[in-house]
Amino acid sequence: MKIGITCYPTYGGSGVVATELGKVLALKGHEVHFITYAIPSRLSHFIENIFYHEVEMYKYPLFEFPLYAIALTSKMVEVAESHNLDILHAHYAIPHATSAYLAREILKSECEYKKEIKVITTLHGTDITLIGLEPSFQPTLKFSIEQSDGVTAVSSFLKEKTLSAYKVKKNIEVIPNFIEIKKFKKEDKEKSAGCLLGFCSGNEKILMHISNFRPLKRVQDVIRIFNDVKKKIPSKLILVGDGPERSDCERLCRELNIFDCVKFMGKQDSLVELLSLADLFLIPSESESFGLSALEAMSCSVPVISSNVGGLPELNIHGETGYTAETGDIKVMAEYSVELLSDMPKLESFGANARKRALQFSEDVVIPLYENFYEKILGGK
Ligand code: GMT
Repeated sequence: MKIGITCYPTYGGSGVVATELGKVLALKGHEVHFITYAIPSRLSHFIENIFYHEVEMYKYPLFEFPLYAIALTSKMVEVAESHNLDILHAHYAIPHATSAYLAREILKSECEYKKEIKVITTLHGTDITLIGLEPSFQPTLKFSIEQSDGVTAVSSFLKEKTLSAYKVKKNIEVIPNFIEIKKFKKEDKEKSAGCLLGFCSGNEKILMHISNFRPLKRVQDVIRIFNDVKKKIPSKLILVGDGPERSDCERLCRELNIFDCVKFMGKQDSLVELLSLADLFLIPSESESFGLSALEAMSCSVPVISSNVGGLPELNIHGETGYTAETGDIKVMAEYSVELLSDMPKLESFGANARKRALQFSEDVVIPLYENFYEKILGGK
């Protein structure tokens, strides 16, 4: 198949999922064309069958706001025509699904373009749960979803939310996030510890959180949970990533007098190395449609303490791979953390369960779901 993929290329789970999907599809022999405004960050090596097309923005003084959706549409039309694409796959609906719909209609109107290109939209999270609900986006988003030839959502929660909040009349297929289980596998701790020499001593437990530090990630809760845990268990906290809440989080650590026990790593590429150091992963988000970072941790055999919102309970099985609790319930999340960290056999068995659960989301399981879905939509079924 010849597939055009559009996503946000810089950071965020939807871009990671889209890029990793494209890479695996290319390795399986499909021709994949990324149509984005920058090279996706996970596309760092040459892979046969992958092509990149940059969406160029035309600047004109009259345009106070960049007209990205239009420029993207035109690039989609150009790439679809010159490479004879079968599918335009839009990851994160705003504005990608709208541009893909427009591109399909433009191609339909051009009589020399004989192929009927199909539009597939994958809903990832805040495109539905937050941004899409804004009155300035909602009608266009609903229309673009309904006009897609096929729609997937990354969890049952997100599917139900789309159907109920937007009254969308459309079948939505649930295809979850996936993980390269051979790569995301716990490394020998001594090897990976090198990067943090001097920060932790052998008897200390390591709690970890990875995110883009947006308010909905509730990183301040992570810090407060750690503050409670630290009073009972010798431990350190490692925070990976960067974003709008980071300065406030650093301020909170100083205020709680725990700044020396918390390492702010900023954005990092070596996630496996870091996750291999962790004893426990915290993700207390107030909204999370799947929780890719939790899956990455679980694949590295790290149990997860999460909130029970969105798709998180579909991934993190309470009492088996970790624990879930109400959003904002710092006390309970800290109690669960202490319970696990003070019971080595339990911690280890939860870690093994987490890895086992992650195997159910391996690329080998999930990528064929996308391929089958493409076939079904192309077949018009
Ligand atoms: O919705 C977002 O916040 C954006 C999106 C992204 O690009 O980071 O994240 C979502 O998509 C991921 C991949 O499908 C999911 O694993 C995340 O749970 C989801 N984020 C939220 O729902 C907050």
